[in-house]
Amino acid sequence: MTPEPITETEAASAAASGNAATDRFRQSGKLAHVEAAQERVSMLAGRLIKAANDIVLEEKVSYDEYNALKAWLIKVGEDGEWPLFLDVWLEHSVEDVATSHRKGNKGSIEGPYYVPDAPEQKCPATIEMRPDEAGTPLLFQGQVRDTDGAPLAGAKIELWHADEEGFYSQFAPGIPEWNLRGSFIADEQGRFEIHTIQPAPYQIPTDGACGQLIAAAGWHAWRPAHLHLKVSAPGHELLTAQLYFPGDPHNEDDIATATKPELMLDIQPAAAGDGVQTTYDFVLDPVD
Ligand code: MBD
Ligand code: FE
Repeated sequence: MTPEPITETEAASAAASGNAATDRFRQSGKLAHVEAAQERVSMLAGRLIKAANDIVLEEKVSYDEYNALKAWLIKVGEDGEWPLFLDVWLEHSVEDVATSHRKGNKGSIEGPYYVPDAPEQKCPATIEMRPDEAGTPLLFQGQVRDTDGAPLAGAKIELWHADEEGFYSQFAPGIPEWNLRGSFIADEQGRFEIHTIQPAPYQIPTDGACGQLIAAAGWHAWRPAHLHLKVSAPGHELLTAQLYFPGDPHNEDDIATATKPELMLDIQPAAAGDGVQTTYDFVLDPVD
């Protein structure tokens, strides 16, 4: 079943984007090959439950606090915000574990707003955008190589990012389906050249359960502006990454803890035309 499209008449809301992300996850196939060995389930669930009990005992958690937690967890589900909650506060550690062996790029979290099978184009290319798309034009170029430095001909770069208002197509209303999403095929030298616009800093929805927690705790809801990528080539490990823009006020305190120094772009004035350009090379590890 494909997810219900978010209609134009709906306002952008935490529940609309949360439920779209939940539907996306359900149909992503990510659970198809999960094997839950009993000892592993028992150990992991047991440790999580023990950690929560230790906090209750050490911090002398009251019934009021316990009931607030219960109400909040119920609301996370109602708002469809389990993908958002987990991707913001836990995925970065899972990503660290999954990629620590790599000699090439280690990457960053996928987040809740990836959509597979975006329309494919050969490079040089321009990502799908509205005729009046707001934002600074950005030329994003580079080369995909293997860990020996050999170019990976025909590597695929999937790119998705928020618009100038911080909204993602298919997760906010009134945006064309594949807006600021695309799959780009590199040339024989593994080189790619993609024209897009610079995304805005992103504030996670403030009107849902995650926003309620952030407000109650006095935290902020910001992620620095970022490009999302998946870079792939046959025989190589899929790289999921994000790239960031120097000078963003939230590069050092990303709510999703997903920035890394090596993921910072070097932004230069465009050599041709308006806007800016940046070159970033990817190195993919072989599948062993
Ligand atoms: C995003 O755009 C994002 O990348 C993450 C990780 C969480 C929420 C929104
Ligand atoms: Fe994002």
